[in-house]
Amino acid sequence: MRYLTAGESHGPQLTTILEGVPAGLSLTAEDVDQELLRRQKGYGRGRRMQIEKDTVAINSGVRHGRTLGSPITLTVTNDDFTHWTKIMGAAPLEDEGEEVKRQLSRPRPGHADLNGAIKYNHRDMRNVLERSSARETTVRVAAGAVAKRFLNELGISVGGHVIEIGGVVATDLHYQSIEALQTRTEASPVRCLDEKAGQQMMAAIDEAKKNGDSIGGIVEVIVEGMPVGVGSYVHYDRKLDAKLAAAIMSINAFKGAEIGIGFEAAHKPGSQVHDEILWDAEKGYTRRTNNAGGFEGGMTTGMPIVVRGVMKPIPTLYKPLQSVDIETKEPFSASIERSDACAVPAASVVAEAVVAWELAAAIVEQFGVDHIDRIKENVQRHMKEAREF
Ligand code: EPS
Repeated sequence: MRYLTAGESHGPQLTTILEGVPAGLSLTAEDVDQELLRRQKGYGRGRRMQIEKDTVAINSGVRHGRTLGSPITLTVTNDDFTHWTKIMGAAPLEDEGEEVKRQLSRPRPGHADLNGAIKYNHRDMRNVLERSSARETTVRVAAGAVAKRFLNELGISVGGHVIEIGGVVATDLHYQSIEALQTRTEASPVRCLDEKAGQQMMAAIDEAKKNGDSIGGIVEVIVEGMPVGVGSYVHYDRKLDAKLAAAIMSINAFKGAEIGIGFEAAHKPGSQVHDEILWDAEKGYTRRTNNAGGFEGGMTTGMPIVVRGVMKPIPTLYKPLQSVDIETKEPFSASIERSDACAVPAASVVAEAVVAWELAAAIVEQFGVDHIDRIKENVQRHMKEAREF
């Protein structure tokens, strides 16, 4: 399974084409829309999210509520495009100046603007920022919604939550089940399980906003029900944990990924890191702990998958940082019109989506036949064999 996305932030629409999704999977626009809505919420978003009401159009690959096995095309309209039709239109502009094009020559520190302009030889940095914008994550969430539907058919559930924002760390992270985690995070404006920390996170976001600043944080994705032995140790590019880390790192503004206890493993002896192996007749092999976050040797252990990602503060700041105008080469201090003070809650929904996609793709690769029912049979047989091994 693979997918591509297309679309500019203020262009007419965003598109994704999903290739290799098995046939026979139940899929409706509502399945996708509920995920799109989750991404739009979250304390700390800017005015853009009041303009957009993201809903999907399924333009190919689904008939009468079931996938066909053919490419699935999903599109989301940018409502804001109505304000940008000339600026972002595909037709050539005649005799109109930089004002009309909203041409940009002042790169924002921390953004793709300068490197992208040098690389693609764009004197107008709008040509870079329109595509490098995190608006693109809308259709990554749409792709993830399809992957979640697939995983759900196999009894695999995905949850995500925010564990840190702007230095406020959640400590009460206990949850009974993924469903309980989902219910509680859905009720939190910052998608945090720890209510007290959630309040402090919102205060930190208010403070950042007041100061014209932005703050980042850490999100965690948990997946329960993955069969053992998905991925492989035999080649670097078949290690599933590496694919998850790459998927997390590919989210806009993400600077790091961890699996299980991650970097904490550096400070502990092996006896406190490795998860002891247990066996019982009902479950088969399990682990006493899950420090490995569901992976050993690039393969799933059958324990919950735990992946974290760190998001840097959004680089578009009201508080000016120094930069250089590429036309005049003069220094300037940027001031901007519109930004999010914090997008970490939304990013946790994106993280769920990209993780779900990689896991679904790995299952299709390993157990793949072209219909969901046959994949289900293969996975169930494999899980039975693993229990009895
Ligand atoms: C973004 C800047 C803001 C965000 C945007 C990402 O958009 P605008 O420039 O229109 O104010 O709102 O995020 C989204 C539009 C979204 O859907 O998440 C950026 O520069 O990355």
